[in-house]
Amino acid sequence: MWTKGSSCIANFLTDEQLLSLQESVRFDAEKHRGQYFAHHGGVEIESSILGALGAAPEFRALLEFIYQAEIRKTAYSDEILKVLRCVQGDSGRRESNCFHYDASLVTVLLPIEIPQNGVDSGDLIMFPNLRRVRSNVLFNVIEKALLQNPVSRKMISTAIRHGLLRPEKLQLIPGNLYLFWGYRTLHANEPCDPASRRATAIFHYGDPHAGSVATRLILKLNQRRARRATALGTQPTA
Ligand SMILES: O=C(O)CCC(=O)C(=O)O
Ligand SMILES: [Fe+2]
Repeated sequence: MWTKGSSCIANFLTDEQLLSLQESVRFDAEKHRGQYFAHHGGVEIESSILGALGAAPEFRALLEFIYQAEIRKTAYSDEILKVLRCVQGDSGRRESNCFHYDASLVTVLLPIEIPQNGVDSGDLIMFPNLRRVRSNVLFNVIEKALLQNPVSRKMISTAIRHGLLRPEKLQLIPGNLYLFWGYRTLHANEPCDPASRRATAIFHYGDPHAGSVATRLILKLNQRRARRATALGTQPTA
């Protein structure tokens, strides 16, 4: 994670585990009539093996260990935020390239369904370890505001298209588990074929600014935006 920017545990899920996740996503996707949806915690996640994984002591210890290896102190909260995100239909194309830094330091990505053929497979593009953990939460907020807006995102995508910026590309394989420093890494998913479905589970651990007033406010705003995006069938960004 320090040198390459990410780490992969291949074949993390068994075939049966992956199939059961794919089946429940398919069922859910049909309920959402082919439009984008996301679950931020909730029964859909907790009742699946994603809930069991989030509760597994070994998995929790791994995330804690990784967090402490970077920060050298325990996380403010040992909560793991679990998200299940499904990009499908027009929303996939419209909401791609939404570059952002995560609020949490450690991000775990578990791809469930990734389009395997064609150019638009929705891989993860990243500029690994672009920044350090900021000592001041306000600096973090300003930095995010400057980067995570439509104009900056358009500029970054254009620079990538013209070869001026060269991000790393993580070709996601369902069943593998990927780890990266979400807080330190500017990242987004590539466009995804509207006819395909791209489903990922994401585990966020360890917000370095947790507990501050600004952080609590941002969390509230993000949750409200996420709820609205799911209602409208569009993809929110961190
Ligand atoms: O779905 C993905 O591949 C990435 C999602 C992500 O970066 C996030 O939820 O913070
Ligand atoms: Fe992210």
